[in-house]
Amino acid sequence: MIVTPLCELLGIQHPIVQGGMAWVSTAELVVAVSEAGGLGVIGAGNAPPDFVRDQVRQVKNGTDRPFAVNVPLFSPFVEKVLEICIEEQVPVVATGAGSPAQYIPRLKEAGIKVIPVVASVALAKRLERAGADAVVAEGMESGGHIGDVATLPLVPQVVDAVSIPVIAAGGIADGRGLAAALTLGAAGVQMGTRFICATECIAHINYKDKIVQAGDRATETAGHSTGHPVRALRNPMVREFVRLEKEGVSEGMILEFGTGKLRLAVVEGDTVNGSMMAGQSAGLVNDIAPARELIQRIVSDAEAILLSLSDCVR
Ligand code: TUI
Repeated sequence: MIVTPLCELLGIQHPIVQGGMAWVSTAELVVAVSEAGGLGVIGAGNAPPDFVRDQVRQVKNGTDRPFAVNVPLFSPFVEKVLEICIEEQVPVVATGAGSPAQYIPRLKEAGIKVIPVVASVALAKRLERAGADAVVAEGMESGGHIGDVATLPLVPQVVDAVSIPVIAAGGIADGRGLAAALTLGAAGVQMGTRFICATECIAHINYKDKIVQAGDRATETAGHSTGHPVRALRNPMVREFVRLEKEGVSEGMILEFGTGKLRLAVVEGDTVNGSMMAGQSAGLVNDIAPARELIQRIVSDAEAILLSLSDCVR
């Protein structure tokens, strides 16, 4: 067992959080991860409030264990989705792509734990002051919308800056990553890409297969001109996106070009025109396996590494 303050804070067995990915992190995956002792996280994305409520109810029917809803702050439905989290007494709310400071008091009043995803020390400090219970420090190796600092330097700087538990994310997909994160002072890890290739994840098999086949240089970032860079597996869609940006096409057209592309990859399995968001850890993902098996493998590998490292110390 690896037990950290994050396990106590959230009432989970293993310090492993599943990334709340839009379209990907649905009730099926969330129930499997929470039942396996990690924290399953529903990805609200831009989904309408009724869809999110239905997902929450499905998770509650599938498990008595803690789970979370991740709300990206650019969702047009942020307020309504947070209201639903309160009504449904969701145990934990995670946020991404912005500062949730204004929403924290209301969520805390309702007894909900709040875990923002941050990509900088400054925001981590601000959100600790605003009442966050923990933060996910997410490096630019991650998939989807990213910041500009890598995980290895970001995590220890956030650990030094705040007293609440820090969850490391970005580039982590196995026991070595978990052991490394703990060594950096993190209280746990969040993994997205690894869990896309969980058996229970409803993402299209074409998308999963592309992650399994991916090597070290398989991902690329696009969207820097919009201020919202996104990391995804390299494919004709991403190449076209980068080409349009280089041509200096307007931000509006770039955003329009991106709209609906994630759904195309995840739901339709379109690996040519879809945006297969994935982190650099795709190169470490070599199979599709049940969430329970993934979690057990990662924890037991990390345990063995952490125990054996003391052999190096003289
Ligand atoms: O949010 C994410 N990753 C995401 S959200 C997403 S949905 C999407 N769909 C289509 C196109 C683009 C996105 C896909 N991936 N990760 C958490 C995260 N948050 N990464 C970086 C940040 C972040 C960045 C700036 C958090 C806060 C922030 O603060 C700015 C400020 O207000 O200080």
